[in-house]
Amino acid sequence: MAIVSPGFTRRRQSPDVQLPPGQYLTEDFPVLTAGPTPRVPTDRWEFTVGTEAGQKHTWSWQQLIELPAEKITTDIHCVTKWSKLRTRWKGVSLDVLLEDVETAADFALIHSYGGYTTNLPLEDLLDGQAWIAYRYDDDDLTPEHGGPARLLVPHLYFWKSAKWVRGIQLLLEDEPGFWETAGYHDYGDPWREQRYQGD
Ligand SMILES: Nc1nc2c(c(=O)[nH]1)N[C@H]1C(S)=C(S)[C@@H](COP(=O)(O)O)O[C@H]1N2
Ligand SMILES: [Mo]
Repeated sequence: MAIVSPGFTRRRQSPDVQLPPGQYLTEDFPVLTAGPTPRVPTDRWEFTVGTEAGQKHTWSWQQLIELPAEKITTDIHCVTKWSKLRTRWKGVSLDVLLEDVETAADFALIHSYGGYTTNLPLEDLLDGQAWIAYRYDDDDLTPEHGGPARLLVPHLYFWKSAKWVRGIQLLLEDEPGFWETAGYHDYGDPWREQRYQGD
């Protein structure tokens, strides 16, 4: 009879257990961009939250990086089926940025430099679930990966994590973004495999 400790067996199986259905592991960091990569110098960068009542809250780059930041280690899951485990980021929680924003909105439409958009419920941006990230692996976020700053909302498929983020539009009614209009799922929960409309 073979002597195999149960712990060893469990560890060997654990990579699969950590992955949402249909995903495979990747070690490198693929770049997925629809269109050209915008170059936004930080002295011209700004981030704006606009409410359904027409109020605007704007932060310059300097103001953003002076806000309290968090280090985040998290798994990310792309709808094209790669997952990357334990990615390391630094950024400002949306809880901080939305703290003084008065709104009755239930939905958010994220806008990027370059025109990309994506939508999600406002509650998915709150309670420690989303950040404006500007560091990756102890370096400035590169333009390919959304630098100077991107949205990071790792509990949804990675297309929701808008690169080159420029603002958040708060809305009373849900409004689909770029991929959602093209047939991808409105919400995009990787654990429920919500890849396309109707999933
Ligand atoms: N502005 C913008 N953000 C974007 C995209 C894009 O094309 N434009 N692609 C999305 C998709 S489909 C994925 S999987 C991730 C990829 O991020 P990465 O290139 O850093 O891996 O960015 C998301 N954010
Ligand atoms: Mo993606």
